[in-house]
Amino acid sequence: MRYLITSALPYINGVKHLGNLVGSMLPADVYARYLRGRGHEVLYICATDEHGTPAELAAAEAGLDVAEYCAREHQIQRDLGERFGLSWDHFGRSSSPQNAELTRHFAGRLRDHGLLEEVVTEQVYSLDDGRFLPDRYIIGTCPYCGYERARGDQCENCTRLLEPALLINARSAISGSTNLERRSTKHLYIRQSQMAERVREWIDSHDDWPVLVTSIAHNWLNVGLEDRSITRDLKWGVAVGWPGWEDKVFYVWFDAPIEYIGATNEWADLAPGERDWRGWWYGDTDVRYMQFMGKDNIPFHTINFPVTIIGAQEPWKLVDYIKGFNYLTYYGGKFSTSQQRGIFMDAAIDLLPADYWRYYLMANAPESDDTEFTWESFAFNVNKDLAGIFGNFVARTLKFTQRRFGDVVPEGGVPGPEEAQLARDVDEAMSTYVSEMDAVRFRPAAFALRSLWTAGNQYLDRTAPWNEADDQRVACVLRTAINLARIDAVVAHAFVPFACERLARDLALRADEWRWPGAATDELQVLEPGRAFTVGEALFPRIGDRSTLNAWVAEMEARFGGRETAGVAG
Ligand code: B3M
Ligand code: ZN
Repeated sequence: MRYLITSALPYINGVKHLGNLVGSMLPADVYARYLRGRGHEVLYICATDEHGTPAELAAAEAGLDVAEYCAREHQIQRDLGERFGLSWDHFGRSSSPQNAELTRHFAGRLRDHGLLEEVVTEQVYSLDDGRFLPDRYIIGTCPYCGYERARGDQCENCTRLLEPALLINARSAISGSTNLERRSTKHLYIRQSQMAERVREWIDSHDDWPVLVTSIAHNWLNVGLEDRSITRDLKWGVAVGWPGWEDKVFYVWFDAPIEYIGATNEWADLAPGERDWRGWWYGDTDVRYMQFMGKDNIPFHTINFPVTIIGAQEPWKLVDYIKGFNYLTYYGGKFSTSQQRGIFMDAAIDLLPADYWRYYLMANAPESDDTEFTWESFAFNVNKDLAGIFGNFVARTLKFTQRRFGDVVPEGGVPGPEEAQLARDVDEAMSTYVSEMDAVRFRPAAFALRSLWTAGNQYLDRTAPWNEADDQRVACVLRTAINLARIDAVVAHAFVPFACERLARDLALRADEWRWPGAATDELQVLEPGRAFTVGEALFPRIGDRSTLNAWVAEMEARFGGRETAGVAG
């Protein structure tokens, strides 16, 4: 069994906020690391989603050619992902030639199987912009609530779905021009209505998916699948390329999921002859394919993308497991780029190390409900769990050993009842952690991880080596504790990789010692007496201290917005 992991592709425009991160790329990375840690072969694929409205509007605002804009933004997102320890095997681009070719291939297969229909519709054309304006490119006053920046498809103020014709004083979102007229234009519609039962059958064959995912999929199926347009009158996108379709591109959500395959192809093209991308996606593979995404992307991944795959009538891999997330709110409100509310990946990584964000976000992941980010809960959580439990255990163990015996794993003493108790605690925490991670439940897994770290502190508190005169006994306790630090490093690596790699270096672990632990009684004796270690810097320096923490929280709320800016009472 091999594992293919993809996370929803971040739109190209702008640095992502922590809500985007925790809803897709971060859990996918933690999971990929966990599976690699268990010794599985894993391919973790992601990419920037570069077509459609967001890219064109953002490029125009940046005064850049859209291709140039996307290249720049892709690099920014790639660099930030690496600083957060997102261990993609490839971070691709949906504007790649590989994706264009695959997108046209799938469209051709859908056409050959009668699943595409040519439909002529009326569309708003802007004479001053010299182009058709998709609904989101048209703004005007909402006829229902009077909001003046309602868009042609939906009013973000009263959320009512709109038609461009309903807007009062409709104008182009690009140039502001009101010089608009309705023109007929033709588009390709995918006949989803014909696929509803086949898709439902496939969804119902997966009884292990989270309720969040299956309930959203059933809601969409129950209202009935409508045929929908998969082409747009845009310049930037995957060109349809068929005679008579020269000035049309595919709709961004048609080509974006295909980029999961496209990026795997890009990955293989980086090492010609060495990597078999089709082996992960086509034919009878030994691959378990898992997707990670926020709940707003669930319809596209349970309905629209499977329609493309199933409709192509070729043995392309369908997803085996979908992990969907609710939303991370910022003080109960939405993170907002435009209102600069909340913390985004660039500011976060400049403020504190990636491990702090990774641990906090996964230990508080919006799995069964929305969860709220606040600076107070963030500081409290990382200070208590990372600094106070994991970091403190390692520091006490190594510093006390250094003082008593020097920088070597001490010789002497034999494991007794206390070590047997510790082994039971470790085995229990490990088995809970594994079963929660195998069930793709991150919050309880983080809880089990914390209980593994706590077991070390409880062991030291019970044995109190600092009060023990018998060197043999102290040597045994500290040797056992140092061995537990190795287990912690291997197991916590998926959540807090940077600290665990530092700890592995401090313990001078050999490659064969960096493996998933078996029974604790054996694992607590791996690092033999006489081995050198280093007492490194604190794994997780605390945020502030008792007297300064509140000031720090207040400073963060002032800088990034606090409850008062979240637009929610209280
Ligand atoms: N670009 C992300 C979003 O909707 C969207 C995901 C595409 S996954 C193929 O925020
Ligand atoms: Zn409205």
